[in-house]
Amino acid sequence: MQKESCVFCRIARHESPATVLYEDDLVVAFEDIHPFMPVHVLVVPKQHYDGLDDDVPEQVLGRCLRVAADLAREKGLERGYRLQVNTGVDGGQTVRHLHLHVLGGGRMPSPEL
Ligand code: D5M
Repeated sequence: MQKESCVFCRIARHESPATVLYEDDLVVAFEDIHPFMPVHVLVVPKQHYDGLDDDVPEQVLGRCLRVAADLAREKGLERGYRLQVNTGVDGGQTVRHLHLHVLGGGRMPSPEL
């Protein structure tokens, strides 16, 4: 199911503009509108899930990871990269549609403890 008002659902339906890098039956990947690393891509299931706490099929989760890793390679991130899934308020999630951040192109700061 998709949500009419959800910005990532709208991108998945090609109703909102985005720089789409990859798309298949399950996921869409596009450039983050507010990048905080030289490479900052979002990988998003086409179906709407609020976040990781939803009942997300393993096939969808696996596809997201596969696509994220493939895009990191395509972007030339052979020195490494970070995948990040912000979850819920304390996790800093601002868009309530599950998404993976693919971050790279420079040395990532250590995660704060
Ligand atoms: O991150 C949500 C991310 O989504 C944040 O880095 C900005 C990005 N964003 C928000 N709207 C758009 C559109 N329309 N296109 C591309 N990127 C977008 P979070 O993990 O929820 O904090």
